[in-house]
Amino acid sequence: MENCDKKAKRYTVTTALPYANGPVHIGHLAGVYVPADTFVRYLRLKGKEVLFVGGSDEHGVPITIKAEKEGVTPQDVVDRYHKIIKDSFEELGMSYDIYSRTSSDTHHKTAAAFFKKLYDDGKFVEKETEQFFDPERNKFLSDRYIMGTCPKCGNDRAYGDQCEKCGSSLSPDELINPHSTISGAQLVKKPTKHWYLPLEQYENWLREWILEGHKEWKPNVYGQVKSWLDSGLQPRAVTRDLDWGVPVPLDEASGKVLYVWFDAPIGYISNTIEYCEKNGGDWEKWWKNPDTQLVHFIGKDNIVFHCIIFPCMLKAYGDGYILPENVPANEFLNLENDKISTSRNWAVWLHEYLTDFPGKQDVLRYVLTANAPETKDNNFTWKDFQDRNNNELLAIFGNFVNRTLVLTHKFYGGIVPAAENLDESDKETIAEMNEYPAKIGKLIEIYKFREALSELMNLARLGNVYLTKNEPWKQIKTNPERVATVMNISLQIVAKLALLSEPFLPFSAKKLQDMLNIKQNGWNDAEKTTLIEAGHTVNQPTLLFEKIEDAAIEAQMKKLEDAKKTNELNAWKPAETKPTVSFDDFGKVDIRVGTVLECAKVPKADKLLQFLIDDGAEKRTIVSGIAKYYTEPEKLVGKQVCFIANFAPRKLKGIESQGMILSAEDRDGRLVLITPSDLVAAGCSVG
Ligand code: B3M
Ligand code: ZN
Repeated sequence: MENCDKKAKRYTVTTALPYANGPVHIGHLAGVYVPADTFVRYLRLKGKEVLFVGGSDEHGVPITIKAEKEGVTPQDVVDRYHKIIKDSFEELGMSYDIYSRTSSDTHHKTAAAFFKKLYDDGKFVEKETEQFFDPERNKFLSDRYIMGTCPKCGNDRAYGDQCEKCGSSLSPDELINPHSTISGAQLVKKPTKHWYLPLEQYENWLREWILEGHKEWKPNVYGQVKSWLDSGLQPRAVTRDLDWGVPVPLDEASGKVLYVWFDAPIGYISNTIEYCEKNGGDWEKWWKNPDTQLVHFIGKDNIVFHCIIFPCMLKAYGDGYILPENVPANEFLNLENDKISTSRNWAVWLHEYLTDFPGKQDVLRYVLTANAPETKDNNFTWKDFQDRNNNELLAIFGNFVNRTLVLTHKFYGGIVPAAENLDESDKETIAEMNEYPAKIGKLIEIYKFREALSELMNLARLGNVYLTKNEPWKQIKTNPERVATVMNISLQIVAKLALLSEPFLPFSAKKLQDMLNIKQNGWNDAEKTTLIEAGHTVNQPTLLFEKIEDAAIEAQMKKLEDAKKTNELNAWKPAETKPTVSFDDFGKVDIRVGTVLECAKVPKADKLLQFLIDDGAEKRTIVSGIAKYYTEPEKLVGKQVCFIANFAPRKLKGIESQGMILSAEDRDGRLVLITPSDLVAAGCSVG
């Protein structure tokens, strides 16, 4: 039975090119990479020709800002993160045909030529406008190089493209008091020339192509496109005054580069060309053949670029370029009920996960699919991660597989028994299990990966119910013929799981196929009732999944708490200065240096230390609330401290304190004693 609505012969599947200014986190994975890889693996099993294209986005302001912050070159930044991202994708099992980068020669050539053809064909409009200029750095600034006060919420750290506090998208002109983020200088305006793609000319065409022609697109994608079109499109600049990027290939444009959102999607094409240069074949079949379908996997913040701007670029170019058949964008994933944020380090980083949970790639893939933000924002919690592993993967899937294989070895030495004399319930079970390939496939084809995965688990549940109902471990004594049939059918379900889980759990599927001693033979094969013949020998089972203990989860929660604390410290600002005091008023406070003669904890008081101080004239007792920060008070003996000598005496825990010892309060509330930088006479005054 052919269940593939996907009639196309060939698919070009792309994933958003992550900026190489940081590693990839679970939000990226759930939104883009895991569903794309699931889709591609499925298409391959359906016998389709697929090119799966990825790569790093290595241009744009996010890269140069990171480089400036760290005092290294942009090339250093992209080299470092491209490697981290590429390696971690590989380890996660992303089955890219090519994962390249936009700093490659091929890309620079392809992107420049793309621009040049549009320029020669008169597809751009040229405009000279006044842009912000940093007079200290002698440079035009845009986007994240400009900071000012958000006109919508008053945040004084809003960027020239976006306010991260209220989420508004902004243009530098809207900011109040715009200034340079690199020099801090007040900006001036200067004229500069740029090339614009007149998007408004494509409005009718876009309406027809998407709003009329692609009503099947996901509602979040369709809705966003509609609202962009309804509010009217504007010409969009495709060049920038920057020194990092693909140089604009025109003599009159020295010092200018292509806008990162112009060059990055061309990266999909460049990487295809690079793939074909290395592996042979004609790149145009992936981009210009009507038998090929183009599918872009992206996050919701990239919708306008993939549904409006890039298609307009392709349309303007002409020459037979195909347009995306679908753009299954996802919403966002939160982490422990808080927005994932790179700058706040509120994230689970893929490369760290792979180190912390070696061999557990499939668990992450499973949890991110089961929880995918397909229709609305969703939430990842470590507790849910643990529960889904322990209660679903292990207790349902792993348990069924393990029971079946252990019994097969126990009863038959690993040789698959024959099924005979099927009863009604056997026939029902067989009919039901045979529906899963089509059911799961159909859902993958319409990008409902969560539901598809839950159907896969239902197949494992079906196996568990069948086994439990037939109790082969009891019947083996009394009714061995019956047990042979039950075990045969159970093994067929295990084999189906081994085939159908491949797009979701590629590592486990491989392991399971090895245990069963079978080879994946395509998705449609899984519809057959008999996947393993009687007489076939299966291998000894090993555990597919293992329990995730509380300690592992607690360690991850601790990591997040530490990140939160660091953030709080980084957000710290010194207190406002108190109202002015006169010289005379200040002179009333008698601050002096004293030498510590004795120091000990005050019994039954957590916070207090009792000091005996030599103040030059006599010995005085002072009680101070710093015990928490000086846990070995005897070590303070001999140190010099500053204290207020004319502070009105007061009683603390029954001890009269004759003064106040001065300390500084750090960002985290820690108190640190103030001591003179050199030894001085006890009793000398401070002022
Ligand atoms: N690098 C933005 C992002 O990572 C951008 C995607 C480019 S896709 C051509 O969200
Ligand atoms: Zn704002």
